[in-house]
Amino acid sequence: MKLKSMMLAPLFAIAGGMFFSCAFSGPDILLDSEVVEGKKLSKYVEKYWVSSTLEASDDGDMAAYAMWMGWKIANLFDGVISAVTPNVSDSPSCGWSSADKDLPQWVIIDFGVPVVPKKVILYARTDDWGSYGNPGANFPQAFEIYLSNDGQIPDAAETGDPSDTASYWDSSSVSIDSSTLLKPPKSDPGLSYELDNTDLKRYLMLKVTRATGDFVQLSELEVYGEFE
Ligand SMILES: [Ca+2]
Repeated sequence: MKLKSMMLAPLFAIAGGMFFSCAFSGPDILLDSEVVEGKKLSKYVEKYWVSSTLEASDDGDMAAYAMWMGWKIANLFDGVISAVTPNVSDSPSCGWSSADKDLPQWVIIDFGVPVVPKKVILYARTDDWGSYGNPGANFPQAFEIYLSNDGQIPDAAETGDPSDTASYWDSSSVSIDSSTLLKPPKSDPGLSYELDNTDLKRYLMLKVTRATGDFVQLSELEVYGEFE
């Protein structure tokens, strides 16, 4: 197992064998002038689900350690695009780390109301810890982005895995599969992808099928577009 983050290795070992889908409440949608002007849709995510996460582990020690490290799913949308390690910050924000599970791993966003997603930016982890070379670790290398208005998605995400139910999702707007996709550099950790979409959609899924490591880690996921 080629773990880029050796500090987390014991935790991932504990996590082996667990797979779960979890729902988390996000911030409320604020339909004010800031929303219209900002057009940063991911700032107003109402709810989100992930295929697995360290944060939601039922192992108390691992969950506490992950939280201390800043691997908290809410940090995927907190506006902090870098991953800050706790040794340099009292409020670490690392982002989303899936559990050490087989790919694919996914995150689904519910914007609360239909919006027009047009661009997605993925931000890699940027933190260094000793010589472990964390920047770019476990960054998506092959992935698909799907959009949908299917009202069955929330129930499906609460109880199981909606990522493989084709009827829930429209055709992929972006499908990246490149063995040559490089890790984003620490100085510019975000990679931007345009979506071929002009329609109102309430749900967006990022489904990662290969990463630069054995699982998925992102410090931030931004979605830009238009409100109707
Ligand atoms: Ca973040």
